[in-house]
Amino acid sequence: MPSHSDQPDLLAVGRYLAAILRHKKVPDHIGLKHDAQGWMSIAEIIEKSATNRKAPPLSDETIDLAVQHCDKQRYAISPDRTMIRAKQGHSFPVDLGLKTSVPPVVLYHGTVDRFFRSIMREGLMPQSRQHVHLSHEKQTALSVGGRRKGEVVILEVDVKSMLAAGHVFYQSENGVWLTEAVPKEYLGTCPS
Ligand code: HQG
Repeated sequence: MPSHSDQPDLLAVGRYLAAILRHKKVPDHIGLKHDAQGWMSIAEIIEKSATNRKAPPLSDETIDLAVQHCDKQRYAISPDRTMIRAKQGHSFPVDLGLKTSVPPVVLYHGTVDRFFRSIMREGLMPQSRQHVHLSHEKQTALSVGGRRKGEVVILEVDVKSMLAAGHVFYQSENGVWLTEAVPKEYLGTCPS
């Protein structure tokens, strides 16, 4: 019987996949490349990560398991099972082939008190990512904000008025609502 420590740490594998699939610093450093649609070769990830001190042990099987067990289903594997990409959250330009979609009339964004004044001054900005991330459930916004230091603030986005003004929304394959930015006039606070 394998001991507990022989089990792959799937959370560590997931965190590493997020780092290399959504951002460029680590991949550039170890010679990995995303294609224009954000896909990366699984064989190359395994090969080039083997010498990266910060990478957990990787195999086809552990990557597969981490993808299957990911709580938010963040990663997609290509039909021929040779490539992998993140479904959202990139910090570099990538063509995910997202189609515009019509969300519920209200969406939520979870943040923390220290960002509040700036958000109410400038609106919600994508910061280092490609899009502002929104959710249709307040609970999701609560947990996104809750991962940060500080008091959680839930913002309500008036989607109906944004659509009327010509703003567009996309939904990632794993259900996250995305938009370029949310001007301040469409934001309101909401009890958390
Ligand atoms: C804040 C998770 C000051 C914004 C979630 C947020 C999400 C501003 C931070 C995904 C601002 C950006 C993304 C402004 C926005 N002034 N602060 N004008 N506009 N901000 O990580 O939404 O679990 O890029 O409130 O589910 O926190 O990783 O965005 O606090 O989908 O799959 O700037 O992360 O997905 O932070 O989270 P992020 P986020 P995963």
